[in-house]
Amino acid sequence: MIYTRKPIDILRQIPNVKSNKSILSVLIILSLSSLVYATTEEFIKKPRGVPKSKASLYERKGPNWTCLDGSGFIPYEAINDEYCDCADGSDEPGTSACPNSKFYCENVGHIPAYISSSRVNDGICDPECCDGSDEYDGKINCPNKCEEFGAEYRKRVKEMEILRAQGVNKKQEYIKYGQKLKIELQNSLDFVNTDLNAAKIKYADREAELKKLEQLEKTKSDSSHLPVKEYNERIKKYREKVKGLKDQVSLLQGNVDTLSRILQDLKNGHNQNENDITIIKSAITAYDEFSNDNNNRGLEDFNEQDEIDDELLIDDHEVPQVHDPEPLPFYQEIWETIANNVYQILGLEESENQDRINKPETSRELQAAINAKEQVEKDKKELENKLNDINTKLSKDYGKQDEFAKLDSECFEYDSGEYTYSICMFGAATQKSNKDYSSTHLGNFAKWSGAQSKDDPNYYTQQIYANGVRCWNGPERSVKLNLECGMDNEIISVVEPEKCEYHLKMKTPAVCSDNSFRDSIRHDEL
Ligand code: MAN
Repeated sequence: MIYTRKPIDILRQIPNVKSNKSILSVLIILSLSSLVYATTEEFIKKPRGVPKSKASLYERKGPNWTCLDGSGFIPYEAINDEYCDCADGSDEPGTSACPNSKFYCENVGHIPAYISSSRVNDGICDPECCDGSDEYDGKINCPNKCEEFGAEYRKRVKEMEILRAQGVNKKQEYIKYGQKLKIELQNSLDFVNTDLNAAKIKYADREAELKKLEQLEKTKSDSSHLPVKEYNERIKKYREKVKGLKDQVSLLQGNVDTLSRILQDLKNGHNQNENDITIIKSAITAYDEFSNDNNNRGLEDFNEQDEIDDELLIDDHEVPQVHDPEPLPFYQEIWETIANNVYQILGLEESENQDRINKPETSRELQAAINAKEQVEKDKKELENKLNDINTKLSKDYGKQDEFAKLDSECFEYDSGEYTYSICMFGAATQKSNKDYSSTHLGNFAKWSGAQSKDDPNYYTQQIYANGVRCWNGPERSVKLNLECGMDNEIISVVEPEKCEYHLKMKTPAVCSDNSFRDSIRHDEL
């Protein structure tokens, strides 16, 4: 290459040149230089550090050349003269003169690359420039390793291609799953909505029925409710009466005994062969005495018994009513006590009268209405929860083709030594200490953030989990989850570049695409 610093320095003065003499000398020099450059075709086509694709920008069209950003124009020879003229560094693509310039390594046999121009001729063989073109000043010899690197790269690409294809297949399964799920959710949304509307109507009916029944019972109860005390008194009275009846029975039994004895005496003392007037007289006297003593008391008492029955008879309308929050078991107990007492006293089998004294008919009806209303209310609540779940799922952004639906609520962990990080997809991110097992909330899923627009293929490659526990003297904890193509779902790294800001890298088939692996390899290489 030919670099002539002197004429360039003169040429830099072009805009300020005033005298004709100077102009003449400049023109002479320029025509000489153009002769020189015309012989170096390579330079004209492509200065050092410029890719072929940009060679046209450096085409010689006259004595001067305009910086690519338009910040100035310089003599054509000033390109790559190790002096930085242009603000954008475009005049020094092949030297380290401009700090903001990029040097292009062609890397034939491997992948071309740009390096910062500050690394040109710095005495280090940069692996990114495997052809060694960045070290051309002879201070160091960088052998061309592009063939070797290229072969290794191509081998890796091939392996990765196989994995990528598998990943893409798996992603297809995810897509199928997600789309099926969305259809199912949509369908069940319709069903659940229909069921819920029916349940609401049913609930309103049951509620109205119950209210009506309650009102009815209340009306009855208000007019006829017997206090418990009164029932107890009646029981007491009834017991006394029954006791009286038992006494009557013993009295009558005594009467029967006495009459039997009189007759027995008559029979025993009677002599069939004689006119035995003394025995008959004594029997008549004994009967008169018996008759005077008893004076038919037993019969009178039995008549009284009818009155007792009437008095103690409990009308249907006197049955205790259910109005208090838990009245039924209480009254039921009372009723059972009453029934048991009466049955015991009368010596009857409980079952014979169970239907009459058992739980009152109206209470059973009321309880049935309460149960029915509660059941419908339960069904309604379940349907409402179901509807909520469905709507929440339907509103989630599971990716362009619903490929992330499969991962919803799946949790993945990564042990970094001090902490175990976990992410439950579309849920929460957590940091758990491996020392004391204390857990810190790092945030909840907030949004996709791989790019500004959903149309950008990178949009679904990053998630943000936000609003975690606030850092002491700092921001709320948050997580950036970067996704890259992999056969399995796994977190592969966690870093905390800023306090309480966590960057997680995760592999997943959900982001595999036709070029995802090539991109990631290239990214690793560069
Ligand atoms: C805890 C962890 C760390 C974090 C500090 C900030 O120790 O959550 O990740 O950097 O708190 O105080």
